[in-house]
Amino acid sequence: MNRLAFFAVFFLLFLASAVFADPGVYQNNKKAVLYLGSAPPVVDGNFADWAGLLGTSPEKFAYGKLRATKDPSAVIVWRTDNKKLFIYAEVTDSVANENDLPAPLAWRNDSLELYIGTDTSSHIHYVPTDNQIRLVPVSRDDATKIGVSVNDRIVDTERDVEGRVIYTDTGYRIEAAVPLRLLRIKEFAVGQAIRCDFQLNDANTGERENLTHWNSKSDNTYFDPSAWGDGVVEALSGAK
Ligand SMILES: [Ca+2]
Ligand SMILES: [Ca+2]
Repeated sequence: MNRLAFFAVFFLLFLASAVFADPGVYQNNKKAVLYLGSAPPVVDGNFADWAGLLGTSPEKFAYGKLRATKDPSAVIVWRTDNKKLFIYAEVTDSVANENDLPAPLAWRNDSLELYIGTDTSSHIHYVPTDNQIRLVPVSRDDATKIGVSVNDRIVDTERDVEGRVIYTDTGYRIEAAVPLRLLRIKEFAVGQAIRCDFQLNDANTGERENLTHWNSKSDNTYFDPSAWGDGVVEALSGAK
């Protein structure tokens, strides 16, 4: 490889790392966005299909505190093709564990949770279209190992649930796909209002030490949808 090619490759890798090390947040993190478009990403642990999309960051501590700037933190991006919900997360976690707990119990160690519902009326108990999705990093050696539960039911064994986890120098990245049928959501439309929250569970050793949400300041997102915040469905093509 000649010197020019070497620097070109180095520059492209630098650009890629810059994009994925710090994905942007939507509307100063005041509102969440779900992108809707017909082109699905490939769930393969290569995150290039998410370039340029904005996400949401769970920065409110229900308990715990930062170890260092942005540690722990996450930016979570999601999109749908009206068949599946696709999720990408960049997690900053200087003590990123392998979490082998069953997904319904995996909140006790490093993991992510996403909450989504299409019923925007005020309600304090889950209705059928309200969902808690947990994504669990399991193995540094095998990117295909991921724990996934929906409403505390293990679903990573379902053939159309897909996921990859890549551990990084600063934490871990996740790419996953969950069929809308498992969420009992039929479809989304551009401009639709949704309800949602995003949660980061962080452990160092032993039990969970930090719990952050995007909207809720309390440990109540898993039973009270009124604690969630507002999101909107945007056209994927208009987002890039
Ligand atoms: Ca991909
Ligand atoms: Ca951790």
